[in-house]
Amino acid sequence: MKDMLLCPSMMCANYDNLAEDVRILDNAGTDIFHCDVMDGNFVPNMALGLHDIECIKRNTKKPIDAHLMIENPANKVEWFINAGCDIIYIHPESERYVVRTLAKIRNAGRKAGLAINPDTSIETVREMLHVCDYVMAMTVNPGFAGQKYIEFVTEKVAALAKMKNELGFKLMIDGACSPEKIQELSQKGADGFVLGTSALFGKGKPYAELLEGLQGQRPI
Ligand code: S6P
Ligand code: MG
Repeated sequence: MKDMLLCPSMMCANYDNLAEDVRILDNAGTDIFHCDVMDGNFVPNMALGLHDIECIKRNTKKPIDAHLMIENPANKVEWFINAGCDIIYIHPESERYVVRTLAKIRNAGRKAGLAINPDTSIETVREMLHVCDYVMAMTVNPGFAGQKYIEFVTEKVAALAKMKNELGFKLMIDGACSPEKIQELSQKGADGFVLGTSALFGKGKPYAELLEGLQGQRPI
């Protein structure tokens, strides 16, 4: 039985042959392809565009998500709906009418996700949690792979885990998800993890071996 959702971060993938990397990840046991979209404004970096996402979509039947790290996503979510994204995360810090934009995603038949920065408290987003299918706690400041885990976010993860069943969302973690952190946070109630350089890419081992190893981990 699979007990956690494993979501490779496609900004860390092999862009010399993206289609092939998607197929290998798919066969290796990926649950959701995580696509980081960055606009150089909301975060100090640029990452995946629509062409990348369309390429990923063409090469897998698994769900794909778009993690929108862009200013004012309200008038851009259609692009990602049309590109075939199954889950669309927006940041409350980037959008004035968050609930309206989450509803727009749901009304298009997709899953609505809220990604919460390390310095955004649960109090700030409490009402929004009622209209989320996924809530993703950022355990690094968004913008880059390969950063250090921010320890104080663990408390927020535990608090969100206590709310998830009543409010009906899945709790995801993004940022520096190492095998050790995955074990610790799944024990606290996290349902899924974004996998970048800390657990999957650049390890010199086959993706299948690494993903199987993570699925086989038992809670501490
Ligand atoms: C960061 C982005 C993430 C990273 C991922 C990298 O802004 O949202 O999805 O790509 O966290 O993982 P790691 O293990 O290199 O920190
Ligand atoms: Mg991300």
